[in-house]
Amino acid sequence: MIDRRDLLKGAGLAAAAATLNSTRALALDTVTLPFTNGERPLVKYPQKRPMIGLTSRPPQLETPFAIFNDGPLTPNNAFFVRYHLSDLPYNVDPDKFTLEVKGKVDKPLKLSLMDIRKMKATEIVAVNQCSGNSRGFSDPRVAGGQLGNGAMGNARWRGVPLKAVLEMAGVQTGAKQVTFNGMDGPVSDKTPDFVKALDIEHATDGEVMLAYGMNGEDLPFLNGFPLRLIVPGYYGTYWVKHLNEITVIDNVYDGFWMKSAYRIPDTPCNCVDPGTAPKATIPINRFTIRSFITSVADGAKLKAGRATLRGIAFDGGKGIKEVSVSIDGGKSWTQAKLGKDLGKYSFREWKLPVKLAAGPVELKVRATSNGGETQPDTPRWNPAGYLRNVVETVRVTVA
Ligand SMILES: Nc1nc2c(c(=O)[nH]1)N[C@H]1C(S)=C(S)[C@@H](COP(=O)(O)O)O[C@H]1N2
Ligand SMILES: [Mo]
Repeated sequence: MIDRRDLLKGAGLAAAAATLNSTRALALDTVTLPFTNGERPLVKYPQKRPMIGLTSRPPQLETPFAIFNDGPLTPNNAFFVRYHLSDLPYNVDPDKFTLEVKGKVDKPLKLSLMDIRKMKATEIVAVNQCSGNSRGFSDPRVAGGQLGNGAMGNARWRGVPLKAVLEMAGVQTGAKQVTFNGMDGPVSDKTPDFVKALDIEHATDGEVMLAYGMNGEDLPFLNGFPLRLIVPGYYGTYWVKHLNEITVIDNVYDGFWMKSAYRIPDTPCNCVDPGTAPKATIPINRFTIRSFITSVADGAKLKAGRATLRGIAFDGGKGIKEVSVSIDGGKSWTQAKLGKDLGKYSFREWKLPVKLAAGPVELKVRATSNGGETQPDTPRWNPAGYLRNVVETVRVTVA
């Protein structure tokens, strides 16, 4: 149950994060992502272990990929960080924080963190993945943060269903969408505030959640302390952090971050011929299905003989049915053994014992969902580098 110590602990974490305001993150070393201009500093921020730094204003941090081999849940201190705007609410006081619920509701609300923590809690394990995850691999290359595969993570989120809060407020008939705004803001007036919207049916599906807990702890400041939206199966752009304003509206929200940004081609594959522009677009939505080998890095040198390959797979919410692995560049495939099922929105671990013969070897992994979706052999392309889910290849030398 809630107690004051929890909140004080939260305040302490926020205070730690406040040092971000004045202190530059310490650059420790560099890492090189496997594409042109892939050199990145390893940086240390409060509540985070050394992370791959993409930008410092605002902080954008990628998870070093090897961490995904440690288990199905991504530790809070290794969880990626993505922001658009640099004015972050470093001084948020969890005792004074309020979440406002307004617009087309019968009873507008102002809830304290304590009010929310007193409500019946729910938990869900779900992957958060940035739309731009893996964008650095786009060919031809595209504008935007050149990310490797570390702008994703899986956590056990704790909080309350958004549905319960909207029911308390009483959604009026004619409501179409719900908008979400966080406490961060632009440094210049020219940048539009970061506001996202979900259709009312989605917002009240009982799964979309207001979370204050992550893997048994308060949210780290950089992951949205004290409250964030969880939209299972949907790209991270909807997972609004430092969430303090929810508005029910009777039209389709047309703010910049819905109408102009985070759009995908309105074609069956949500892709276009490489280098071309789509005729029509729709807002980005559910994850494409993906899988990775986590136990072996590209370029590794392995010993001939027996080894166990391990990795993860996930999709937009159907759940993983099957993972197959090839150790001969895709000529033959063997089904891997799936790990514990933590729910249809979670990373699903897999492993497969193999016998490796000497020589250069191409390892590949391909997942299939309970909905029958699988991964393509050639990358789909779109101008923002979204939805990448090509069958990944890890090239190793066996001796
Ligand atoms: N308030 C706020 N919330 C936000 C953003 C932001 O810029 N401001 N970025 C979104 C995007 S694009 C992503 S991918 C996720 C990243 O969540 P994380 O930083 O906790 O990993 O936060 C989302 N929520
Ligand atoms: Mo994102």
